[in-house]
Amino acid sequence: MIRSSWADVEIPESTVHEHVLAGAAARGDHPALIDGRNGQTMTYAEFAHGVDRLAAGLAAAGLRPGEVLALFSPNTLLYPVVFHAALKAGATVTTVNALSTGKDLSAQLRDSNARFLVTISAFLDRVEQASGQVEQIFLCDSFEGYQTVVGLMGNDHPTPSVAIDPKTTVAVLPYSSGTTGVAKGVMLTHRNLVANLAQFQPVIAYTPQDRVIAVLPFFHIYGLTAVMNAALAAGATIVVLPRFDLNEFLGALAQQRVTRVLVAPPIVLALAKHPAVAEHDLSSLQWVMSGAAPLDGDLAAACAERLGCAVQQGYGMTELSPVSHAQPFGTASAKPGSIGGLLPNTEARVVDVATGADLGPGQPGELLVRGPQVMLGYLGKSAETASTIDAEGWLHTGDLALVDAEGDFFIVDRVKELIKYKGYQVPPAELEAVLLAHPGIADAAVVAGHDATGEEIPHAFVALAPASTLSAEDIMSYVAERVAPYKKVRAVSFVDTIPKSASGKILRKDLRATL
Ligand code: 4UV
Repeated sequence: MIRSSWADVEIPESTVHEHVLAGAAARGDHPALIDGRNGQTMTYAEFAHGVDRLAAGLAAAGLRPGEVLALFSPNTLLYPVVFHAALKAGATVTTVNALSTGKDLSAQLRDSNARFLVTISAFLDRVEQASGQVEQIFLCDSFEGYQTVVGLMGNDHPTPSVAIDPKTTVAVLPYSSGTTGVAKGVMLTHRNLVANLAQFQPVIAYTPQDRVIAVLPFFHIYGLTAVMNAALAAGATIVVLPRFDLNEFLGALAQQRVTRVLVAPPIVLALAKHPAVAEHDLSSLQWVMSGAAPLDGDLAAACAERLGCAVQQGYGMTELSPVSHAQPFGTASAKPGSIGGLLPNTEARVVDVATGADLGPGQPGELLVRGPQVMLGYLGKSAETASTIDAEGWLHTGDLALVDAEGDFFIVDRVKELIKYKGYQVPPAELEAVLLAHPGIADAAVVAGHDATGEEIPHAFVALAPASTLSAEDIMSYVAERVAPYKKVRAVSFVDTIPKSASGKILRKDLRATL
């Protein structure tokens, strides 16, 4: 067993909103959030006041403790206000990927049993396909016929004071496919999130002087914890962008004198290689952190050299609230490709995939993690929970890792079926179901392939039905019409049969080996 080299931190017995908002009102006019496109600012006092008023408004509108509010929005200044207000009213927030199709949204609303939905007017076309699943819809902006979040805030009801047990109350319910199958609700308690914030702060070392860019989406646990909640808890200022547009991103970094950048590898690639980077003054940057997918050591070094600041990695998983490993702020990129050591209060094992036996330093095996950030379980899926968290509390990550003699970890491969496209989760099971529904396809399997730039992509293996004349392009456009853009199949290989084990499981390793 490998223990963290950090001293344990104390985990406050508070809720997420109490923890994040503890110092907010007293920070007064210090900016909490700045819109990276137009400079609109929300101060900490406004943030704290907004959370109180909206919590009261949501409670008055009928949101009860224990109920679920779905938040379907890109990053906006109001996102953290809605998130914390719902928690303060005693509810659970299910964060929805902003790229979800109407069908994805509908499935998540149904599975999570959400009663309230908060969204933006630009998403109403997709919301309309799913609106039968919720009782009330509120908009962060406005559109005729819809109630608004700002309208809800205009009330003088008392702020709700709900007794919440941090250990048993689910604060956030993001969706993740985990090691197998389709997306499942990941139950993260108040305690899980507060623990991860307390564990992460010594490593990330945010200060109130920091300006953190929020280009990672808040709906994904990496953006939610490592950017939104960690920065707000530390009194830093978040520069908010609704999506990644290279020029807007570079402009915001320069204009807002951003100090900290947390991203996924494709943005590190742009920072290292794109000519536009040279047109912006990025001298305020102190640190770039990459996570959510593997970062090549040479690419990190090229980016660090160009920007003149450290480029390091963290590792996380939705089921870990999400951070378990990170290279600490203030150290140089000494070990190319490493995800760093364990966060405080975290233990790990590296085990043989076949036998489960513990392996020594330098030997690759499945990474198991134990700590207070390990999820409560998957909503309504006890068998999946039991196959992910064992009886001793070890979370089986499905990632292949090795650890060196100094306790630094390296992710070397993935043994679970999950595919990551630009850091987003693509569950193969979902694409296989879409492919199998086509009458011209007899059997199909989807695995992680790579495109010419080395980016991981969903690669489909297809056995055509007799007399079917489908081309690779036909198949790719058929899938593209039915799934969110980041889940598209981007390469197709034709095979006679899909290799399977005696029990009927797709032999994904064999398919990957042919690529
Ligand atoms: O569940 P998920 O989509 O979660 C994430 C979370 C990433 C985070 C979070 C907080 C951080 O501070 C941070 O640095 C990264 O992505 O997907 C989990 C899977 O993504 C892969 C791995 O397969 C996980 O099981 N993954 C995440 N980070 C890395 C990675 C990494 N640094 N290198 C390789 N694979």
